Amino acid sequence: MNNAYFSKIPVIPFEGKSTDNPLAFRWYNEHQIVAGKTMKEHLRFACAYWHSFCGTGADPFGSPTHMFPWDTTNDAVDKARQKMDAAFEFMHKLSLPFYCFHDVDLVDFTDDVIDNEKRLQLITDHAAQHQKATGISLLWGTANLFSNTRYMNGASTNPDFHVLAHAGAQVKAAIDATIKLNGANYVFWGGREGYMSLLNTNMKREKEHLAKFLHLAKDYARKNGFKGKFFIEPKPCEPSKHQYDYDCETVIGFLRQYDLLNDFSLNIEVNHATLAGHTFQHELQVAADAGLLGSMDANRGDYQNGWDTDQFPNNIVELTEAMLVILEAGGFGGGGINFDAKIRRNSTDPEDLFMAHIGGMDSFARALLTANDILEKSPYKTFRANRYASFDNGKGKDFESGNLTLEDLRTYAIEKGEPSKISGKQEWLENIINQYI
Ligand code: XUL
Ligand code: CO
Repeated sequence: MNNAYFSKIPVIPFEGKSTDNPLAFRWYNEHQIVAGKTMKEHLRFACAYWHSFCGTGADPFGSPTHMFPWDTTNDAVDKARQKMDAAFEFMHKLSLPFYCFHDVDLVDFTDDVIDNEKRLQLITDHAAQHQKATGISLLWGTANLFSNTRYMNGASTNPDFHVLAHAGAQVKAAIDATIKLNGANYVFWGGREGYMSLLNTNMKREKEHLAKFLHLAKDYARKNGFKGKFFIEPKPCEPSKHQYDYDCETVIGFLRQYDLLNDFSLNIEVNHATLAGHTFQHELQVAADAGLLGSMDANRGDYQNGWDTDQFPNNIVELTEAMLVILEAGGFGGGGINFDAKIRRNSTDPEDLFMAHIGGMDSFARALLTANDILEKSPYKTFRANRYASFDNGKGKDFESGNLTLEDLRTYAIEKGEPSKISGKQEWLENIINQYI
């Protein structure tokens, strides 16, 4: 394994919670069995290529602060190969089993469709070699249909068919790359699939175009042997003011309306849930209840502001609540935990990227252990089930089975008189989470 870019950093060991070594895992022991599966199998961690290997630390007020040691040539494909060598060295040292990319993360694009396809072919040849050598796999691929200026009015929802066709060409090549690298899934995040003002927008027509576009992509991938899932990643806003994939419930309605439920499920991101005014746990539960819990983009927002800060996850209570849903749902539907998170602008040491991932992986491992204990040892599940006991037999059961009329409800209400109060016991349940952390 090459050791050129992070030569001072070893393969990160598991040392347990008493270690003081900042470059060791305290909780994530990939071989540890939890509820019949290893931690590695439960969590399916992935590195997000765009944040970790393309994010420069630039912000609207200042130029890049992250200087990449692999950025030493002007040849786009050579530069991309060096970046990839660094990425695989990094992922290997962190025992990350998966990675995810946008097409343009892998190699810089020009405005020439055919040239971009060639570039992707060359860099995916290189990726295939690295995957073979390390055993690291592609969790999902996607096309960046939001950064290029041609997408300023949207990609598949652009009012100009010419732009939509370019989006199609890009998605075709990204699907080809994903299939070639044996990617488990393919993601659509509609960054600019929405609108800024209804004064210039035919929303109905745009949503129909989006659905048609997704069908074309799905049909093309299936025709070419892709067996994985397609994920939609909901987000309410930013960069668009209104996005068509606002939250899980909205996306599920869309998939149902346009007959996409068999092939598509959801990739749910922590801070996108926050921005939609939901808890992460809520979004996961909505997807799980619909049988559409596919994958997760892990990060966190900031309590003091309202944009997508993409910080590394470290909120154990939030993650424990998430793992409760995921464990009860039987795990991810083909996806995993992709760290869609970036180190801060002023985190400029090479080790910072390692520490960020170690923190995220440890937080999820700890949340997994805690959630599993809560499910196996605490009264949490029984309490919740018992809250609905009145529907398990008698008239409640008749109601659930569809055997009561509105008049029957009235008769029952008169017979039984005023119901007594039954506590929801929220504070006690919150204490249970604390008890098991
Ligand atoms: C943007 C975001 C994207 C998607 C992939 O908020 O989350 O990086 O995950 O396009
Ligand atoms: Co994301």
